[in-house]
Parts: sequence; structure tokens; C-alpha cells
Amino acid sequence: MRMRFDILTLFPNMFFSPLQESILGKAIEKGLIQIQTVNIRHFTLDKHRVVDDIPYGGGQGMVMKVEPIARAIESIKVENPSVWTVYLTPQGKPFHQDLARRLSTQPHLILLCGRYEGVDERVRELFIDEEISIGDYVLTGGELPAMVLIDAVSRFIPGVLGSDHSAEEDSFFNFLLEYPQFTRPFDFKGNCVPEVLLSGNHSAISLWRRREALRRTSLRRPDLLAKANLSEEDKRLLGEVLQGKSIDDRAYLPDRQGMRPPAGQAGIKDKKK
Ligand code: 4FV
Repeated sequence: MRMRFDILTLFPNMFFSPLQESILGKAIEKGLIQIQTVNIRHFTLDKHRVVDDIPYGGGQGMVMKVEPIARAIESIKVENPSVWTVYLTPQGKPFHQDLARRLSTQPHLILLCGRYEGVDERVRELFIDEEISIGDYVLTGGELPAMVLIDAVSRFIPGVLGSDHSAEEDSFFNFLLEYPQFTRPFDFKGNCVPEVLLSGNHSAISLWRRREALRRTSLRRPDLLAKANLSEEDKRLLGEVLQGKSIDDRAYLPDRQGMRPPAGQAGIKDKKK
């Protein structure tokens, strides 16, 4: 399964380096994803290559003209009439992990990046299949949102993430935030890693991680918790968490003297806001 992204933009160079680095860069090298930038200005016919104009009815700023965008989209649809066309805009539906997963089932996406006050309304009516927003704030252009979308969607393409990692296990999988992560050193200035994580006791470790994911989600994103389909055990764990019952991770382990982290280190306390 490989995926193609055609990005319609006035600033194609913005995409050069972010998409060459690291995981996405390797995915492009491996041919798992293909990214094509299409400069909308190349689809103007006038000698001044005009892509924007003043808004009918007056008002501030400029609006992107329909014709160059129409020609650019039609030039791609000649090749693939079933391409799915997305417009990145603050007026779009909120982007989230499930939407990223759904978009990753499309073999070919056009991503239209707006600038100025946005595009002529007829672009939306005639060419756009879906409008997506990455957040309730206004950026100078749709290019960064397009990069965010490409990154989140590409992670679902088999082979993009290392074999040991599937996007299915990430945060927001089942609407829970991720559990706390630790790596060496065990003791950083007296702040020790929860013992259970060094126990090799995998069921105790996953129980601890589930609990901490529930704790963190209930503290930081109760809205997500409302959407998560929690198991009976989750509900029991959550009950303990909500009772603020500070769980000493001894609960997960057979009694092991001497290795216990300093008192009070057991239950992960979320940093006071
Ligand atoms: C945006 C967002 C965004 C609005 C005016 C581009 C800018 C300019 N896109 N999620 N938030 N777009 O701020 O997707 O045309």
C-alpha cells in the first residue's frame, strides 16, 4: 500500500526540508509515500501570473482566484478522476487521529493550501471533497496544516513506522493519552523510575501503564475519557485513580526490599499546573 499526496500551494519550497527528514524522508525513499508539490501560480495564463484579487463586497485582504486552482486540480484529475481533494481551513472539521486513519485508506489525496483570506467560495463548491482544520487559530497559510496532515496520515501506511511500532498503539488509540515513559538513568537526582517498569513482570507493567493512561486522561482530557470504550477493569482502575487513591506500585509487585524508590515516588503525580 503506497500513498500519493499532491499539494497545491503558492510556496512549494516550504515542503522541501520538513518532508526530507527522518521517518517521512525514509518513507519517500522507500516509495511508501509520494509527495508532489504543484505551484498554483503555474496555472495562471496572464503575464503577471495573478493568483489573488480583491474581495467582492469590499473588506480587508485578498482572495485566491478560482481559475488557477481549478486548472491545477483538473490537471491532476485528468490522470486520476477519483482523487480525494482536501482544503485545509480553520472552517474545516477538526483533525484527529481517527480522521488521519480514515484518510490513510485513500490512495491519492490533493491537499489545497490557502493563503490570504482564503479561496473563492466556488473552489469549495466545485472541487473540494472535505475541509479540515488542524486547530482553532489562524495561520498565514495552509502549508503547515498540510504537513501536519501528511505526517499524521503517513504513520498509518504499513512500513512507514518501524516494524516494532504501529500507529494503532499510539496516544488517542481508544481515546486515551499515553502513559508516562521512562528510560535510563533509573535515578535522576533522586527521581527514580517506578520499580514496576524494571520488574520484567509484563502484566504488572501493562496494568501500571493502563492505570497511568487513565489517570492522565482523566486529569488532562476528561472529554476524551467520555469517548473511550473502557473495559470493566478500566472502570475499576479509574475508580481507584479518581478516589485519588495513591497507588504505590508495590501493588503490582511481589515484595522487594531495598529497591523501592523514595517515599511518595510511587504514584506518578501530574505536575501541578
Ligand atoms: C488553517 C487551520 C489556517 C487561514 C487563512 C490560511 C489559514 C489562510 N488551516 N487549519 N487553522 N489556515 O489557519 O487549517 O488562508
